[in-house]
Amino acid sequence: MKKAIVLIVCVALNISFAYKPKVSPPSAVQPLPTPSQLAWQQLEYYAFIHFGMNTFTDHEWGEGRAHPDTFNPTSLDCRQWARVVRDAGMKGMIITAKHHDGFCLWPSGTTTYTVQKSKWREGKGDVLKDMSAACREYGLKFGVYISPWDRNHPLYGTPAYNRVYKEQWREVLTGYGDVFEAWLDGANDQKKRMVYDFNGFFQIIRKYQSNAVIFSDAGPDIRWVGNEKGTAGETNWATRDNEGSFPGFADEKALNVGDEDGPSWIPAECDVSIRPGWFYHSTDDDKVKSVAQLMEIYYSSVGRNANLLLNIGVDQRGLVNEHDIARLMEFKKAREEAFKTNLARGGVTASNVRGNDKEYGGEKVLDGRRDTYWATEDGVTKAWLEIDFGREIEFNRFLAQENIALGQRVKRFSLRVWKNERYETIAQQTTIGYKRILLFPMVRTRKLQLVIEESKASPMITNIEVFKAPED
Ligand code: FUL
Repeated sequence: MKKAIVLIVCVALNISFAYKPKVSPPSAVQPLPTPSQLAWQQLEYYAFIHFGMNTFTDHEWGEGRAHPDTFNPTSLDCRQWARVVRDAGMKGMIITAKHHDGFCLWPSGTTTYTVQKSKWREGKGDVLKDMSAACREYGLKFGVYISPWDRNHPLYGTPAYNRVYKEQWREVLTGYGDVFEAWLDGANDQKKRMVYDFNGFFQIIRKYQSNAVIFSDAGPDIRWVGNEKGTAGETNWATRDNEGSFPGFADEKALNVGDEDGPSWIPAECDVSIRPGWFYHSTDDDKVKSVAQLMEIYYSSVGRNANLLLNIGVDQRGLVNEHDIARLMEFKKAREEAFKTNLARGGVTASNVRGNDKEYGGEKVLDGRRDTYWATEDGVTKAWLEIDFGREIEFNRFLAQENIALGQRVKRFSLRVWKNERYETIAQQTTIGYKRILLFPMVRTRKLQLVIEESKASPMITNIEVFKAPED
């Protein structure tokens, strides 16, 4: 009997010892990304494909007067594009299904200015069909650009054109499987000013591809970064005050950095071409950007909380040109070398851990998982995290990521390294967001400290990596 009581007491005690109330995660900091925006951010790097009538007329902005027969790729092969894009480490491609000249790369019922009227494949070709199939085969996302500005369509400049343009979206969004991104610019004709029904366009896109993100100067899902150089602001908020913005009127400065207190989640995308122009011109074969330039672009886009949409102009054969292929692969190799070995290993200490709970401990930044993170108590918006490598290591790149699913938080942070028995600050920066990469001259140290100096709320850091990139 006595034994039984002791046992019961022990079990009860045991339970009470083992029981620890679950520490709740920090509450969200609004605004938040939608699941589609979150998935989009994780793509990081994908291709823009400029291809169309301009490829054959050697123009950047065609006037919409070239005969459809002018479009005549001799050996179009979208599987080659997909192979190149995949091998380059890109996650998808977005094609100019219609550029400003109005020529449609699919047999649209809205106009006579399409591939169907060309002698290419006797009018039976459909670039979007080939490309979407190639994307599926190679595990790539498929995206579409359709220019609202149309220099060929007879209805352009009248309200009826809005219906034409919506119908063009309907066609491409219903005929080719999943579309991950719908890309709109706000280009307008100087003389025939068109009053675009942007809200109507966005509604159509939502209706037919509810998971697609919509890109324009004004979002609603993804915003232009404000330049075509591939450079996001050093401060780059995914949050944006979008009030009064619409495509075609870009506040370039604001788009570049976002708005700290913006009520909408509209992260930035950096569109930039691997050559001087967007379309292929053989005269530019020797002007493909260097690996050093591309690396700089990578650090200024993906390294600053933005995605990189790198443009390739497909050539007149209908193939990605050898010059571009070579550079894309060299660029891939350079990234692989820079990020070959993550040296961030060792003991982690944090100045504050939420509920003193291991679930939010500093070690979480090193576990390689997206769904775990270091977090502090509510109200603790200044905190540090130390990684002791246990030996001296050398590095010149630092990478940090916030768990943006619950909002972008960090406003200011610095990086310190242990030198001569004290910490020395080697970088002072502002935002982190989905991903931030810092570059600095090689340091040799036994430990580092990430200091969060100001944050909207409890910081949530999901990942830290350090690398020794080759120095040039
Ligand atoms: C702009 C266009 O005018 C350029 O030709 C290019 O397509 C670029 C990506 O978007 O609005």
